[in-house]
Amino acid sequence: MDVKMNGNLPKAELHLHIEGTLEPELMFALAERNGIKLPYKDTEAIRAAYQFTNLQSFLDIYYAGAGVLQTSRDFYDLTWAYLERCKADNVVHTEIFFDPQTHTERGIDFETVLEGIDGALSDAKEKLGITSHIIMSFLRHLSEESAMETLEMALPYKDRMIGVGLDSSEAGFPPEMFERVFAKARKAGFIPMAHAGEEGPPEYIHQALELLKVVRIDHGVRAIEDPKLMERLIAERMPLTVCPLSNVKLKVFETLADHNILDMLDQGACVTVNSDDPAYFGGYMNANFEGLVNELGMTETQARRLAANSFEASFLPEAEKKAWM
Ligand code: ES4
Ligand code: ZN
Repeated sequence: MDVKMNGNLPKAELHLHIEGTLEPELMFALAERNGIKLPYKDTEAIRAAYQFTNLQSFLDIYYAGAGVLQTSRDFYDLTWAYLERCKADNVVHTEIFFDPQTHTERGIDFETVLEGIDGALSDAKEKLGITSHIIMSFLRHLSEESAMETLEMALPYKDRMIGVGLDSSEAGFPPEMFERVFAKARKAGFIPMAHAGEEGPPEYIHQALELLKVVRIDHGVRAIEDPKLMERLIAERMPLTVCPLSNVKLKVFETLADHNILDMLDQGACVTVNSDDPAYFGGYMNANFEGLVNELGMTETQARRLAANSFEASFLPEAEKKAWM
């Protein structure tokens, strides 16, 4: 198929960590602006360090990189740079995660972070015509208590965020650890979602559905190991926000040619394409689509269905979803 056609398809991005859009050039610029010394000689050395063996090997580098983000202006610049990539890839709507604890743990105020991200998103609506939502995500390698404190901290800003997520190291940190936090978040009006079935077993997807009552699963690719679970996900049109390039970089699949996204799509699952942490994983939305065309033989029909799924699975009002599908 014509790859350029993909570039023209309107799409929604539903699984994107704003801290994961920090390109090495901006990392250096912010380090300089904030008087921080980076442990890298230049941007080439940073890129050379992005050789990951699993999720944890990535997270260590990703949390260290986020240390250059200090002021609202830093978060604004980071978010604006991502939104320009959205414009280039015809991502017309984006629902972005941020990890408050990554910043509050090192003394940056919740409000400083939210102000910067939200400011760029507001300007993008006006100047780029891109709509958006913000989702705050709890770090599952930290305690329930820390997540609860973060939720409390977020309550005064509740109207500026649509949902809560759960991310970071998966294996050994099952969703059940955060049942009470999610119950409280749902009661406050946050829409619940969670990373599950990236490195963790299908059981974690079960727990996310049953205990956290999520309406979307982030990743979810290991659901394919449990046929009964697959059946349920398909019957309920439960969205799985899949990140193909991320999965290859973090060795969830050896190559894109081994990825199961099109199998799940053809089985009737509501899978979507997303870039996750594009500055670290080698590409934004269209790079993911192009990889699927070139390495997995994705057809035009499949690409259109994935784009339509991205709107179906979004938190846009029904009328706006329909207008894009
Ligand atoms: C993440 Cl790829 C991935 N998985 C889990 N947590 C994350 N946080 C940022 N990227
Ligand atoms: Zn993710």
